[in-house]
Amino acid sequence: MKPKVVTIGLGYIGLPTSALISSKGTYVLGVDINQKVVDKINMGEIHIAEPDLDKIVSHSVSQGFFRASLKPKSADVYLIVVPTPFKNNYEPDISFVEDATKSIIPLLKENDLYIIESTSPVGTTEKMAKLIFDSRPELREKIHIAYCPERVLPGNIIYELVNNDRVIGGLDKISTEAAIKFYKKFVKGKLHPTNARTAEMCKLVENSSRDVQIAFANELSIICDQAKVNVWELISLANMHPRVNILNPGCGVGGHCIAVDPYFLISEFPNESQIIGKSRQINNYKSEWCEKKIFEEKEKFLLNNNRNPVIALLGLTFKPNIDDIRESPALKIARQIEKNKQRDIEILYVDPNIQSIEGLKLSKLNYAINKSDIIIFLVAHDQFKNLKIENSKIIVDFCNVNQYG
Ligand code: SAJ
Repeated sequence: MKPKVVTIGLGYIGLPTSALISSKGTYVLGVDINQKVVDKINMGEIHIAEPDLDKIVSHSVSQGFFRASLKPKSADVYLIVVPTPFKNNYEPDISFVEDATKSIIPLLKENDLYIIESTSPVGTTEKMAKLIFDSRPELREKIHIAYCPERVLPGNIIYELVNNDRVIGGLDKISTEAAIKFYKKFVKGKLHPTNARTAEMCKLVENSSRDVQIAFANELSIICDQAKVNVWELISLANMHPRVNILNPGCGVGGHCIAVDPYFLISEFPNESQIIGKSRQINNYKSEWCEKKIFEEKEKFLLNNNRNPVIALLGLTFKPNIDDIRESPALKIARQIEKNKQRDIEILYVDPNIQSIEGLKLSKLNYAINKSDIIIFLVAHDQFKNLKIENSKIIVDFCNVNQYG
């Protein structure tokens, strides 16, 4: 059977998207460069942790509506859902989008729809259109090209893929309309038409906006520490104002989106992205600041007790109640502390959501709580709430595990 849709990239977004479309009875061919991923999916299994996804994939594969392959085939719709990491100098790397596009150029025919979903710098869709038309000039104005970012939250992807509103920006009006018609088949949320550049920027701005707001909260937490004001109490009181909504400070900002996407704007508009650039710096600095605070607590303990403390660091993931450590500020802090610790000091690392982690020996929660003199909360996992901790222990809470809110 000839596929109707080809998705390039079977990761956190490409796989659920393929599964969802194929579950509606449309034949989808998913393409990935990783043979193991391809084999697993063709057995009806999945390689990522996401609730309900396994059932949908196994059903679609068994019904013959979803197959995976290393190579694309001719279809009517092509979805580019590959990663866009950044290079060492924080410049976005769109080579995966380019490679994916090149792989389907020979397959394109009149009336096909080509959509990029990967988070991309402004102008990427236009660049890819140029790439396509440079080698297939006869397709100019004969195919539809659009950009449509995803906005889903890992852990709730299937629900959000269906129910979130989406922004859809074509290179021309007919492309936008063609893309809207396509998404209507499986999205219940509203589909908002715009142009490709605005859609590209919208995704970057959504995550940058969150980064800026978190930076404000993180800056407040540092000011409050100096001012001897409890930042959590302060924020909960300020948020009682009907038009104020301050987010939560933490030990930094991690994950694969919010700590990354702002750089796509900063690198392209370095002089203009003042507040966005500063916010990235503040959020990165917050992790260093936490590390410094932990060191100060250790020194204080040594002075008062004439011995080094045992320190427990609680939480290593990039946010609470997940097992994802990508760009995790808590893990960055833990690794720095492990690297710089003196030989005669014992640090216990705890994360109940993680089995093992390279380069760090993990301890059980209860053991660490009993054994340590100083307990540092880096991530507010539910398992850390309402712990019974002896009064004699020193607690440093960077993430408001228990106090306010
Ligand atoms: N964080 C704080 N304080 C807060 C909220 C978050 O310090 O008040 C930290 C978290 O601990 C974490 C980081 O920010 O380290 C990011 O967490 P998050 O839950 O805000 O975001 P992600 O990365 O899990 O998912 C985001 C979502 N974007 C927004 O909420 C604007 C999701 O909708 C996007 O689809 C996703 O990024 C993405 O793919 O871009």
